[in-house]
Amino acid sequence: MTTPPLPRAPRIDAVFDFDALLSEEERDWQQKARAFAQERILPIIEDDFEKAHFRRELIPELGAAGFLGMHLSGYGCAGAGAVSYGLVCLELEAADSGWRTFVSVQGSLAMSAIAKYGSEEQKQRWLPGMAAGELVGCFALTEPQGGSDPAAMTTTARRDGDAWVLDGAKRWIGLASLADVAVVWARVDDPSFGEGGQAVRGFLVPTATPGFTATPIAGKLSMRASVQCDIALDGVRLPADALLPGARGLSGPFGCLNEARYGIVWGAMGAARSCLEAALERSTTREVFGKPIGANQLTQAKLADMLLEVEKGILLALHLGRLKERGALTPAQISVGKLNSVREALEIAHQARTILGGDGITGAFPVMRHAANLESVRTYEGTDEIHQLVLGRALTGLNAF
Ligand code: TGC
Repeated sequence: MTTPPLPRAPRIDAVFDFDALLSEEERDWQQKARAFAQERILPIIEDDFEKAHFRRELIPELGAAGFLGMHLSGYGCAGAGAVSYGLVCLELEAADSGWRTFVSVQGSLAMSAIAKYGSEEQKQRWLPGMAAGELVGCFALTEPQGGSDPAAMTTTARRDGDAWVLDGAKRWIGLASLADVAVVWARVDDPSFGEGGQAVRGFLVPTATPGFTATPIAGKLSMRASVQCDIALDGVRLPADALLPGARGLSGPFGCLNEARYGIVWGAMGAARSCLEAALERSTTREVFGKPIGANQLTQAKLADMLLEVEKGILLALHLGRLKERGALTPAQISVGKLNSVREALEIAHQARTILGGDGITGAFPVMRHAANLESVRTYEGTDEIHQLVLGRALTGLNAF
């Protein structure tokens, strides 16, 4: 059976036969995600962005579509390949970075942490409901004093009899005020690291636990259709089995960040493609100086440069996806992709805005919304500078952190 054509295939797909590089199953995932984005997100997103409204009712629909934890196997997850997951991220972020972020936080961060490091009981308790979109998870790593250096975290977990007691604060935690469970990373005394030694460990914190408070951060000019929170942990008392047994040290949370950063490599190219589509459409339908603006050489040069970076970015994402499927993808390679995709997507959004003229600053076009969202995407999951330094270290062998 051949896959039917994708709905409303943009002209830029026709310039470069990317579909030929995908399997039928991958095209099916892409088609499903594009249809979801076009039918369920695009009609409401400008309004939600303006009103800073997160449309919670879409979560079970994302679950029913199979997008939540789709790269995981078992426990109700789809067991899809890395390229399929990337294509879903691209199509969702072509609508809005907030919805790709939701899928990333739920699937790549919270569910991945449980799948990678959880006990069998923890997986059984949380993963099926999270895959179905009946339960929401969040991933609490970043702290108020700065997100780039998790090694400096001050949140602690201490033993008190059979219980764990967590104290501290987290910031910029997606979904925390909606979440049923928070994956909280905290510093724990660990004698295996010598006298006075400590290790970062992960805990599954049901958000109804006394002492856990999540407060949405107000005044955001980016990612307005999604929710990011401050979390306070004030003597949060947990049973012994709240500890994720399989993670000891920062390689635990970083292993999850690798998954989410990989999704961004694809997702940011979706936002870029959307900006290019808007600019392309406008360049053939708006006349200035008696001809379509796309008939001007300067406009065509901009469009051509945008196309180059979209196509190069998607091909890079595909290459990284194929490496990931072989189990060969390294953190440095992910840094190449995250740095390039977000940086180029932002530049494309800015160029598209110039083609749209004054109307480009309004919500009649998605471009300013994408540009504003991409400022968040540029900062979370490792800033440009962090990824430059990861690559600088890979090139020189010298640690500049
Ligand atoms: P260092 O302290 O030396 O290493 C710690 C341990 O971690 C290992 N490691 C990794 N493991 C797997 N994947 C990676 N990408 C890893 N990077 C480091 C490392 O091998 C070591 O293991 P071990 O066993 O020897 O202890 O740290 P480093 O020098 O390797 O890394 C420094 C640096 C700056 C690269 C790292 O700290 C970093 O990546 N910083 C950026 C952190 C970041 O991305 N923060 C933003 C998180 S975004 C977020 O939390 C919000 S989620 C979205 C939402 O909720 O909406």
